[in-house]
Amino acid sequence: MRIDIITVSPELIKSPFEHSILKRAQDKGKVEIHFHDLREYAINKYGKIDDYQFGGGAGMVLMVEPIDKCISKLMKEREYDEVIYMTPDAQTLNQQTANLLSAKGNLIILTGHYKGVDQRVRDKFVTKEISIGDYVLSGGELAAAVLCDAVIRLIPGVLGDETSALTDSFQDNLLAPPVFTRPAEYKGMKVPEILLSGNFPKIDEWRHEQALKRTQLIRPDLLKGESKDE
Ligand code: 6GU
Repeated sequence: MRIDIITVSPELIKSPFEHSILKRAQDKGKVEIHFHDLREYAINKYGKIDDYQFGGGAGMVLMVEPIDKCISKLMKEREYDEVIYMTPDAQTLNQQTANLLSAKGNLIILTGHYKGVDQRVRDKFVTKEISIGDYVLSGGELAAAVLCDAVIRLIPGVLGDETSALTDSFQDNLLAPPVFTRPAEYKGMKVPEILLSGNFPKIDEWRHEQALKRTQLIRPDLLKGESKDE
């Protein structure tokens, strides 16, 4: 997979890709990340990339021309499966979307800032718009990092233990069951007996019950198949 991230703050978004799983995925050749500073596509020598909105109102809007130049250049070089725009006024990211995107080849991710981008960018170039939740961030960079993390860890071969992504919360629309490690007893707090039993069918059953219970309590909307995030 190749991901091209277009941003006005490359420095803000780079660091999550330099550590842990996201770094390992790149080292293993599973994903290539390229950052594009929108300012390099500015409309003048002063680096202008945004302007006041027509009709009045507070906040600057990213202009269509710099984004057009950057995306058009990339599209001349290769085909892209999706051009994703990170914005709070979009459908919310969920595990299903992450799964679908993890099977793609080339992605462009455009991150907004200020009041967002000129609508003509969204109409002409963007194929998918994604929010990461019902709250407002200062810019789309952190949201793009969240999206990339959720997607990249699902690419086959990225996680060492192939089964671990499958048992994540949400993979089956259930929250994950509780987990324990040594010691079996700490300050009088005991690990559930069943987990020490070696009876793996029973353990699976217990984990499923616990997952259901947790989901019922914390996210009953998931059980009804009508996630808040859809
Ligand atoms: Cl994608 N961008 C911004 N600026 N705020 C957000 C978001 C995205 N998702 C949730 N809040």
